[in-house]
Parts: sequence; structure tokens; C-alpha cells
Amino acid sequence: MGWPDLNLSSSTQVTLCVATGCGVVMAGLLTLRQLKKWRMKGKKTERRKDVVYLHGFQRMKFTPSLSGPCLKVETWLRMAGVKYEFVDASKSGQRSKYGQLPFVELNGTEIADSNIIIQRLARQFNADLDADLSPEQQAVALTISRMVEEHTKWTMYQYYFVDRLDLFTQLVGLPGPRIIHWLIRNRVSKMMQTKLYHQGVGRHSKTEVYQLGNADIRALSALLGDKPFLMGTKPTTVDASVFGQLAQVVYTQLPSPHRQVIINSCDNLLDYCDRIKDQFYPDWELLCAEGH
Ligand SMILES: N[C@@H](CCC(=O)N[C@@H](CS)C(=O)NCC(=O)O)C(=O)O
Repeated sequence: MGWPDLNLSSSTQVTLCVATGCGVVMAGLLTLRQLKKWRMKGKKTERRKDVVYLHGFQRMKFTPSLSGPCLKVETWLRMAGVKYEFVDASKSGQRSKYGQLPFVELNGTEIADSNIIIQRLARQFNADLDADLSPEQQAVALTISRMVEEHTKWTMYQYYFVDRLDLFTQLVGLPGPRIIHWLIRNRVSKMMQTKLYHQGVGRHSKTEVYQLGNADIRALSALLGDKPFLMGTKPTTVDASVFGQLAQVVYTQLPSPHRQVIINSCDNLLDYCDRIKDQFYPDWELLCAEGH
């Protein structure tokens, strides 16, 4: 059976064939993901009382999580000494009620969004890392977190998920044949460009985006100065938040503009990341060994 006689040129027919093929492959992938979700939903998993189950993206070979908010919550749990177990949501396909990661389960309740998770767990476990900060210090800490999570992060996304998505996917590896890699890259890049455009950062030229991101990194470095942690001698929530975002830049080894500025002129941020990693992740290598 051929194409119905629509007077289409042969190049249009080829394009239609490729588009149909791509559509079928994508539909197949989405169906598989949905099936996986249903299968996992049906499985009852043993949960222990007062243990936090942190659902995050899969481990990677250079950092325990590529996701800033997931690494932030995991770092906070360690800083606060709260007992937790990591659940690889890439296997289960599960997402929070907001359609995102991380989320946690605690005694049968689901809590989503890193900021809400930390607030609720701090109360539940009487483990407020920020209790000793003055109201003004708390306000400064919140402002730093917001800058990093709502601005700096997007300038990083421009590099990793749009401008050098080729390098990034090479590093993390993609499943299946080349055509699938191309489809995934295409989809991720388009999705991210739309998000970046609506967020606002994506309306700038690449050079401007990197300049904006690097100005944030320099500001962080100046704020840290020679203190061990951003708010002084003790780690607080803002350190978990900043570490979550910087760890991927510092430990993935990709030559990004952000990494360049840290290496060239923000030694204190390198030491800061190493300090948090060494103090709170004695098992860093083990976690990364589970990674892809
Ligand atoms: N405000 C959220 C942001 C979480 C977030 O951005 N998660 C990303 C991964 S880093 C996600 O799940 N993205 C999937 C999506 O948005 O579809 C938090 O702090 O937890």
C-alpha cells in the first residue's frame, strides 16, 4: 500500500515517512514509560516509620544527582542528620503532584518541592539548620537561594540543555540507537528553549546569558569570602541549595562558562564545594559508582 494520491512531491513523502516513524517511536517510548508507572504503582513497597524516602533522578557517575533540587534535599537531610533512603524515580517513573522531582514520602504522606520538603522536615524532626540565624541573616540566605534556583540555574540550563546538549548527552549517555538520541536531544532542546523563553533568560543572546550567570557566580564567591559556609561557620539550608546547583558544574568536568569562571577566579567556591562534599558525603564515590 502506498501513499494515497495527494499529489505530494517525493521530498514531502520522505519527510512524512520520517515524521511518522519518529511519531511512532516517541509514542512507543511514552507508552513504555506509562506501563512502567502502572507496574510500579501496583507494587507495595515496605516503608519504615520516621524514615524519609527521597525520590530523585538516578545517580550519575560524577555526582549523586544531576538535579539541583534533588541534591539540595539529600544534602540538607545529611546536614540535619535525618534518616533517609534514596528511591530512584527513573526506575519507577514516579513524579510529585507537580509533575517534578524531588518528592519525599514520610509515614505515608507525600511532600513535594525542595523548599516545602525542607520546611516540613525541619519542623517534624526538630532540625532547623537556620534557627540560629537572625531574621536579617535568614532574609539574606533566602535571597541567595532564590538567585541560585530561579536565575543562575537557568543560565546553566541554557548551556547544558540547549547550547551544548551534544556534550551533555555524550557525558550522561543515551539509550538505544542514534535516531533515538537525535529524537531525545531534539525534544529536550525544544522543551528547554520554550521554558527558557518563558522564564526570560532564553530571550537573551548566549553571550549575555553566560555573562548574567557568571555575575551570579562572582556574587556568590564575594558573599562567601573566606567563611567556611555562606552564613558563617555552620552549614545552613542555603548551603544545601547552593551546593545542589554548583556540584554539577564543579564535578561534571564539562568546560562550561560557569565552570570556567569558578576555576579562573572563584577558588573559594571550589573549596566550598569540596568542604561540603567531604563533610557530608564520605560515600560520594560509592554513590557515583551506582551511576550511569
Ligand atoms: N521548585 C522545585 C523545582 C523542581 C524541579 O525543577 N525539578 C526538575 C528537575 S531539576 C524536574 O522535575 N523537571 C521535570 C519537569 O519539569 O518536567 C523544587 O525546588 O523542588
